[in-house]
Amino acid sequence: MADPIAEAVAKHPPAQSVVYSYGTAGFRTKANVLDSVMARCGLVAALRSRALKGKWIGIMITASHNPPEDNGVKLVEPLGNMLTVWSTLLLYPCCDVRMRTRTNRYTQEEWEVLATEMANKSSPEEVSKHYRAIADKFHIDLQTPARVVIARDTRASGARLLSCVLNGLKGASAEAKDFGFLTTPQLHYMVRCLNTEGTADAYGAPTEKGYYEKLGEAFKRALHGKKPSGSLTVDCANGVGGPKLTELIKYLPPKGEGLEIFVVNDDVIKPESLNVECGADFVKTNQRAPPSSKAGSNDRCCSLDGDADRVIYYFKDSKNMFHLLDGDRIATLAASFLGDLVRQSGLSDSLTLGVVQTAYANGAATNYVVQNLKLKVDCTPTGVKYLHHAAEKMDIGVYFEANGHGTVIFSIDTLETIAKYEPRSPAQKEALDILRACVDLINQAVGDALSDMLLVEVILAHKNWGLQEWLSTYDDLPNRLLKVKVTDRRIFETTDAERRLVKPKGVQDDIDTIVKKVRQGRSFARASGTEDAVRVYAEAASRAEADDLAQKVYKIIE
Ligand code: 16G
Ligand code: ZN
Repeated sequence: MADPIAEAVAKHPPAQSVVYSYGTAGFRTKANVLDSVMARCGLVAALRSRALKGKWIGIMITASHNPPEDNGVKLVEPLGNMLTVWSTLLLYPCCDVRMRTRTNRYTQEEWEVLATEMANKSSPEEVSKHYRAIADKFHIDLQTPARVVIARDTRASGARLLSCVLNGLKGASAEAKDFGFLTTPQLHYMVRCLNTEGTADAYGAPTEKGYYEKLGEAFKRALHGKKPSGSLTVDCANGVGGPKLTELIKYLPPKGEGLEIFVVNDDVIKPESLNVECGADFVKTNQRAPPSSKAGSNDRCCSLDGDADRVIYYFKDSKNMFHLLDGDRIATLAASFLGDLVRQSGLSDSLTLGVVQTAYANGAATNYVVQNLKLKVDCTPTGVKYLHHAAEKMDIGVYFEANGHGTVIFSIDTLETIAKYEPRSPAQKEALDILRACVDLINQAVGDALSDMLLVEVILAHKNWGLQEWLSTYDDLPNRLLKVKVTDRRIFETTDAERRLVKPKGVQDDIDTIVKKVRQGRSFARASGTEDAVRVYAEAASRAEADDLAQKVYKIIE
């Protein structure tokens, strides 16, 4: 009898001697060795959907800020989050996101391991056997419908890899909905909309137009009559964010009444220019504007990455000095603004706000949140899924990685409190209206550069601030990030949210000894989740001390 699973994967044989691993952001490597992975991810997504009684699962084909010749794939859970530890929407056929249960046996690690195993099976027969073994192990009824929604960024390899995914889905008899080109956060948005359609928690219309309308309308409401000052130049990394931002602008208040946006580095016709000398990763890593930038002094600029899930702001001052406002800054800005709105609405007795960071957060940002904003800070390992998960435990969780990945999430109970609250004065009503608009403006599914950017613009407009005023809220500690090439990064094991090494033995003691001698010194070393390297971060009271500390820790690791 024909085996449609084996037949489907036989069309896409794996590359010789490549070992695949579902890492921090899914599978990601050179595009020319990904065909087999894509077809098999189709199978895993179909199983995951069936395990969740036919909920829509997302597949995003992207390699974010990686070079143009790379590509990758990640799976998106029903509420638009990543493969997660305790998904809120579990084994129930109804779409009520309120239904929480502890009966979910599927943990993130298990599904990541399943995906990794699937990707590394050598023959089509083994893949098919593994597919059935997973179904058996988790009591997945293979007759249950499976539904998968797919999108991709603008990489040249995307179309070919999409066809591999579609073959996998066909082999697994899954229904496929292909949205063509989308930003990663737009795909997350679609997944959440599709799974909540027609329920009390409907997230929005599952169309591109629905996304733009939701953001455009919320932006207008959140501005509440305020007008952003000046203009904003947006570097789109020559990625999918360019055309999508151009479309979004049509739904924003017209120039003159609203924000003037200049879209730059939006060339998606030449995919080889993706992320090259532009984009959020370039700007953050090199601490300078893209060489092509024509922005004048004090012009407000921001950069997205290749799939538009990261954003960072920057400007050059009148002395031509470059200043970066990264994810830490966006977190402090958003936390301070939302905290004020909660207080002004009269909700501070019922709602608390917290901030989630990683070890990379500048010590000055952490201090500012704790001492000035008087908010709780949680620290998690690197990777959006960890931050998102920690933020889910808060009433209002503001989470950002320094590199610009992040968003704000409101718990289900918080959403209800905000929706039902009766303001007791016109001032409370005004704050509440703005808070409600922010809830709609912020992409709750995942960090979204376009949505985060509009939120920053709303806050700056309300505070009547430019980037200089935003920057002056606190001074960053000088810091340095280094990459150490190592033969085996797996020997570096960390604890305490990657802030301390437990292995190799003795290395952390050596780091501690030098850190102690440095004013405001802090340093850590962690194995990269995306490449064969160990990253060393150091900060200190002065530039020279930070550089010196980083060098010394580099030597210890080397
Ligand atoms: C991935 C993560 C990013 C993290 C980076 C760290 C997602 C969507 N992306 O790109 O959040 O900052 O890895 O890379 O989670 P590293 O482990 O190589 O330092
Ligand atoms: Zn990205």
